[in-house]
Amino acid sequence: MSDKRRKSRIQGGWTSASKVPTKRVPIGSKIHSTNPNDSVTDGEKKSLENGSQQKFVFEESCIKVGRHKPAEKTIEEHGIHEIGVSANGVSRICYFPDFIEEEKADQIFDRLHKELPWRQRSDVWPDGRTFLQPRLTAWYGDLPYTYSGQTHQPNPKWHPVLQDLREHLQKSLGIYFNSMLANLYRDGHDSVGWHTDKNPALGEQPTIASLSFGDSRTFELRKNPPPEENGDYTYMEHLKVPLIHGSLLTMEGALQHDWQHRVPKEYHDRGPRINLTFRLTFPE
Ligand SMILES: O=C(O)CCC(=O)C(=O)O
Repeated sequence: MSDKRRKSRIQGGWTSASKVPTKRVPIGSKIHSTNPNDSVTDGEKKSLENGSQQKFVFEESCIKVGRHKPAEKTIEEHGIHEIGVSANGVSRICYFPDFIEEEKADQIFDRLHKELPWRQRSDVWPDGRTFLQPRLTAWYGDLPYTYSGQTHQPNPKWHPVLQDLREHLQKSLGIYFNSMLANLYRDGHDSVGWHTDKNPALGEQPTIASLSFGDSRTFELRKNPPPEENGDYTYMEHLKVPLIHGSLLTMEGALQHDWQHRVPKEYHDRGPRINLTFRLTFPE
């Protein structure tokens, strides 16, 4: 068992009371006293009263003390959230739950759901095996876009609804976008796994603007661990943002260097959700 796993478990076992010394021994040792005059739990008292000679003995590792999993935080408030700073700079998300009013958002969802050229594409595991992505996608942009070994071919003829949204975003944020990746999560079983949008085609610190339509889904972020954690995220910060119908989320600054994100599968039924991520891509 790895040290980390051992640290997060309380170990012990049933032992014969006759083997247990009556003197209390310090934490970190294997045995606690069964002398009824010493403090014992209700369960322990019962087993002693019943004449049982068995007692549960805790072994607690000293090294466990002082290492806590940070509490998971949820961000629901409208506005700018600086979620971390490192040598790479500040990682920031901005969340605007009411970016598009409900009736308009309903119309956008219906048209995009029916009219975009949705396709299920494949992706590649790190070991080279391919699998079908658990969602449908569509790409718009003058340039091709490659990630996970798959290339979306240029698709410069923007759907009119997407063109309107692109202009609205550009005016609101003061940022130019020339491409957009759309995701359709058909139900709660569809998802996107942990990843970053760190891609040479997006430059060093891209601003990605993400619009959501349809059923709400949880967007999760987790901070990348330092090298000494060997890729283990157990003790790293985790954040959740519920992305609702008509909301805008931007990812900015060092976020793609220092954090990963995902939209996990849901345990409860979900209706379809469309996500549009507007980006500025450069020729690779
Ligand atoms: O569906 C979302 O909100 C996130 C999509 C995403 O992570 C991506 O397209 O890279």
